[in-house]
Amino acid sequence: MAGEEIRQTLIAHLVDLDETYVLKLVRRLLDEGQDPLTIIKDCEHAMRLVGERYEKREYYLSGLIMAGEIFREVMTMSQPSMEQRLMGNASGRVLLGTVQGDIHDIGKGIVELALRCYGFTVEDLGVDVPPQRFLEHVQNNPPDVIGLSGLVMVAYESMRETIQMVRGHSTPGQGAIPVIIGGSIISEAICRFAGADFWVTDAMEGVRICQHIVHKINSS
Ligand code: B12
Repeated sequence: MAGEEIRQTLIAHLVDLDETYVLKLVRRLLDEGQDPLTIIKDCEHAMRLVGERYEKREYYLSGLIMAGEIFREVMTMSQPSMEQRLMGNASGRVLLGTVQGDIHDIGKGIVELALRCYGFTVEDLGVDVPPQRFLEHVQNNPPDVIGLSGLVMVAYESMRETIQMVRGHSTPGQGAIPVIIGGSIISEAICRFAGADFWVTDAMEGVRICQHIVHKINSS
């Protein structure tokens, strides 16, 4: 099979929740030296299609769970090869978490891995994180960047509350810490609503923004 055909096959089999086929194909692609980021991007695309099937009631919740499990295994398989390829020496600190009311964490896991590969120190607060917990961590150990993840609609309000709380209680003398929000449903409008500084729907875009922020801090 040619490259494009293989990618479409991977996407189709993940959408069909064919775990055995997907994992065998990913193993083969990694062994052949394929870029793990391309594999992950194709799987992300497949996850969006799974979400659409769920919306159209072609899949139940179990379908989302199964897709999530397969993606997690793909991530575990791709991690060593990603760590080998992505090397950077940024020295910034990022506080990361999925906001209150949301338990999606696959995307957050990818962001964390990508940031670590580029040399960032990441403190991951997990999922369904209340604004107060973000604030405690910001006060105790201020990061250079705050990254909030959210995939469901309730996340918009939680992101807004979190940002308001963190901004309202900044330590005197400390400038506002830049906040990036991310997730497949995030848009410019949500960014404005939440009061965030940046928004992304892609982990690597998030890494680039963090690099830019840290570079600015180091050169000021
Ligand atoms: C897998 C999945 C689940 C799994 C999650 C498993 C897990 N451990 O994460 C389970 C089954 C648990 C689940 C539960 C639910 N889900 Co769900 N789920 C999905 C699905 C199919 C894929 C999500 C995913 O992992 N994508 C792959 C990752 C890699 O992509 P990503 O998250 O977007 O992340 C990338 C970028 O966005 C970015 N990024 C993400 N976060 C951040 C943060 C920062 C700082 C940065 C820089 C970047 C960044 O980087 C990542 C890599 O590039 C989506 C479909 C979709 N369109 O997203 C629905 C989806 C998100 N789920 C949905 C729903 C409705 C639910 C439930 C409410 C279902 C229910 N009735 O219970 C619950 C939610 C419970 C809750 N309170 O959170 C809806 C949300 C609709 C909405 N707008 O509110 C979606 C869109 C499906 C749909 N089309 O209806 N879900």
